[in-house]
Amino acid sequence: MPSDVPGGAPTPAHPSRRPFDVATGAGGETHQHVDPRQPGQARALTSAQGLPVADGQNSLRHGARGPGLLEDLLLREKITHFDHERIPERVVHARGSAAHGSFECLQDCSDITRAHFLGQKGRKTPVFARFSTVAGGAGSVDTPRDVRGFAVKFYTEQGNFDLVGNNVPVFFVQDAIKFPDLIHAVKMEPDRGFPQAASAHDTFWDFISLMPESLHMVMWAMSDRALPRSLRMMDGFGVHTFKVVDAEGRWQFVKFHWRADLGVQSTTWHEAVTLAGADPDFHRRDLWEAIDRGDCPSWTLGLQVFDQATADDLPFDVLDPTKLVPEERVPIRTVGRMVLDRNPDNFFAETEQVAFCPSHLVPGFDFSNDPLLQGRLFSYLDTQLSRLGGPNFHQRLINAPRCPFHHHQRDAQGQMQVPRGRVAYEPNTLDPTGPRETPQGFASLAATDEGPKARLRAESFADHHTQARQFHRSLTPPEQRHLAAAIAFELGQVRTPAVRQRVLGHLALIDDALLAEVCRRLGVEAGRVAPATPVRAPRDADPSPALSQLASRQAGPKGRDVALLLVDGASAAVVQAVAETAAAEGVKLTRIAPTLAGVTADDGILLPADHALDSAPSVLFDAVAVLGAPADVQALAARPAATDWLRMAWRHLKTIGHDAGGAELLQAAGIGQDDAVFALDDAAAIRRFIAGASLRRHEREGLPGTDA
Ligand code: HDE
Repeated sequence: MPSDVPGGAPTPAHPSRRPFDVATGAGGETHQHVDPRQPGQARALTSAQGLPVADGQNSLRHGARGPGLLEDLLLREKITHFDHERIPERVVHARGSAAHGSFECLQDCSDITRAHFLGQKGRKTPVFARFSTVAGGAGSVDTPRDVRGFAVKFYTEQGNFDLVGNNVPVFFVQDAIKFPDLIHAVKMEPDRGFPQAASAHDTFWDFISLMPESLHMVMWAMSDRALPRSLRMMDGFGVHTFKVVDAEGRWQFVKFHWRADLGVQSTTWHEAVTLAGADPDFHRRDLWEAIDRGDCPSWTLGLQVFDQATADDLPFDVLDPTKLVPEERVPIRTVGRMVLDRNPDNFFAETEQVAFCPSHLVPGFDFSNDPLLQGRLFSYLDTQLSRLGGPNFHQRLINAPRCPFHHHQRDAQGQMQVPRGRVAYEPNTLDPTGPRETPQGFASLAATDEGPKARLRAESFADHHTQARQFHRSLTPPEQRHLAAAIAFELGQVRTPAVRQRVLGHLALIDDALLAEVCRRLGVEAGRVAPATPVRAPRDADPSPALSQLASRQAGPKGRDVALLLVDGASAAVVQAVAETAAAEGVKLTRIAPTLAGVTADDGILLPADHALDSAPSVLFDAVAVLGAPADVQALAARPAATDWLRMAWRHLKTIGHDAGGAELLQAAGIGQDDAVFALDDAAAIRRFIAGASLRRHEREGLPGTDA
C-alpha cells in the first residue's frame, strides 16, 4: 500500500511517481533520482546484510519535518560504516599510487638462484607496484622534494616476494634503531604540525648535522632524483645487500636495480613547486592516465651479483646501507622486465590495503646482516597489525598469495576463511592429507656469526663522506648546480644558525666547490666555515658516471606530454604534422585553446580543444608550442595566462615551438631564443621539437627569465 507520508514512505518505488519537491513538499511519495540504466540492468540496492532497499534517499523520520527515528536500521548501518571508513595511514610512505602488471623473466637465472620466477626465460609473474613519497601524509601533494618509495609485490608460485625499495640506492641511517628518530626529524614538527612533506626545516637538518652517516643519502635527496618528472621515469633500488642462493645451496651477495625504460627525468625545483599548486595529483594522474591509454610503463630488473671475495675487496662494508656498489665495479645483469598495465579497481581495497614486508621472501633469496634490513624484517609485519587490524591481512585479495597456501594459523580479527576439520596443528596423524613440510621449502642459509653481545657499530661502517664526495663528483655541472641550489634553499629555511653551520662543516669534507656554491647562495663566507671532524678521513673515489642521470639515464621522448596552444588561424597542416610526429614517437599530444570551444584553423575547420588555457598551465607538459594567426595571437597576448604560459615553459627549460603567429606571443612574453626554441615550419623542425620533449636544455639556465 502506498504511504500517505510525503517524502519518506517505506514502499517500493515506482517509476511513474513524480519526484518529491524538497522546496514545497509537494509531489511524489519518494524522493528518487533517475537511474540512467535500462530496466533489467540494475541490481537491487541492498543493506550490508542483503536487505533490499526501497528508499535510499530519505532517512526514517516522524513526519516530513519531524525528528529522525533510532529505529532507522538503514541510516545507522550506513553512517556507522562511513564513520569507520578510514584506517590509519602509513606512518611513512602514506601518499602512494599503484598499479597491477606482470614481470617477465628475460634470462634463466638458475645459475645463481633457485627462485622459481627467475628460473625460465619468458616465465611471467603477476605483480602489484606502489610508488610513494616518504614524508607527507596521504593527502599531501605529489611533487615535494622527497625520496620515492618503489615497492613491488611479486605473486610467485612459491609465495609472495616483496621487493620494498626506494628510488635512491642508499639510506640515511645504518641501524634500524635510528629510523624513528630520522622520521620524527623529517616529518612535520610535533608541536606546530608543519611543514608538511618537506625536509626544509630545523629538525631535519639538526638531525642530519649530527648524523654524518646520512650525508651520502642527503646528496641524493638534494639532487634532481628527488624531483621525479613522473613515477614512470624513475629508477628503483633494493638498497640493502641481499643474498641469492642456488639449488645446491651456494650463495652470493645481490643488489636489486629497477631501470625505468622511459629513462630517468626530473622537474626543475620551480616546476615541482608550481606543479604542487597546478595539480597536487600530478604523479598519480600521470600514472593512471598513461596506463588507461595503453601507454604502459615498464622497468628492467637488474642484479648486481658478487661473491664474498669481491665484497672483501671493496673499500667499504656491503652490509652498510649508506653505501652503494658502483656499477663500474660490479656490472648489472639484466634478468627481467616489469610492465604495469592495469589500474587498480579500487584505491582503498588495493593501493591503501596492500601490505609490503621485506620479510616476504621466496626460496632462492636470503637476507644479509645489514642492521637496517634486520630491523625492517620486524617493522613491516608489526605495522600491518595496527594498520590493517590484525594478523589476517594476508587474506585481503591484494595481499593474498596467488599460489595455494595451507597452514595451521587460525582465527583472529578479520578471519575471512572457513578452515575445515579438527586438525590445526602439526605433526599430526589425524589429517594425512593436511599440510606438511617440503624439502623444496624455504630454508635460511646456515651461518656462523660470532661476537660479543653488545650494542656495536662495525668499524667498517665508519667512513661517512667518501661516497657522498664520489656522488657529487659523478654529477654533470648542471646537476651539481641543482644540488647546491637545493641545499642552499633547505638551509635557508633553517632558523637555527648553529644547525646551518654544522651542515656546512660537513660539506667542507665533501667538496670545496659544493661548499663554495652553497655559501655563495646563502651569503656566508666559505673560508669561515669550520670543517667537521670526520670519524674517518674521506678518500677520493673515482667518479662513477652511472650515478649521473643526465650522463647515463636519459631517453627519447616516448611517454612525454606535449601541448599545443591553438589560436584561431592555426595552420591545420602544422597541427596535423605535429600530431603525426608525436604519435610516431609515442608522445601524448594535448590541444589547448583560449576556451573549450576550440579554434578555427586556417582551412576553416574547427580544431577541438582538450583543455581551456586557464585550466592547463604549461607546467603540466614537457614541451609546448603556440600556433595561430598573428593578429589573433596578438589579441590573446593581452591575457597574463597566455604570456605566463610561455614564460613558465621558458623558465622550466622546456622545448618551445611556434609558427609566425606564435612568435608574437613569444615576443609579448619576452622570451629569448636558444636552440630549444623552434619555428615549426618544416618536418625536420617538428621532429626536433618533439624529440626535445624528453630533454631539459640546461644550457638555458642563467639566461634572463630562468633560474641560475
Ligand atoms: Fe620502510 N616502512 N622502513 N623503508 N618503507 C614502511 O611499512 C621502516 C626503509 C619503504 O608502498 C612502513 O607498511 C623501518 C628503507 C617503502 O606500502 C613501516 C625502516 C627502505 C615503504 C616502515 C625502514 C624503505 C615503506 C610504513 C628502518 C628502502 C612503503 C607502512 C629499519 C629500501 C611500502 C608500512 C608501501 C613503508 C618501516 C627503512 C622503503 C613503518 C623501521 C631502507 C617503499 O613499516
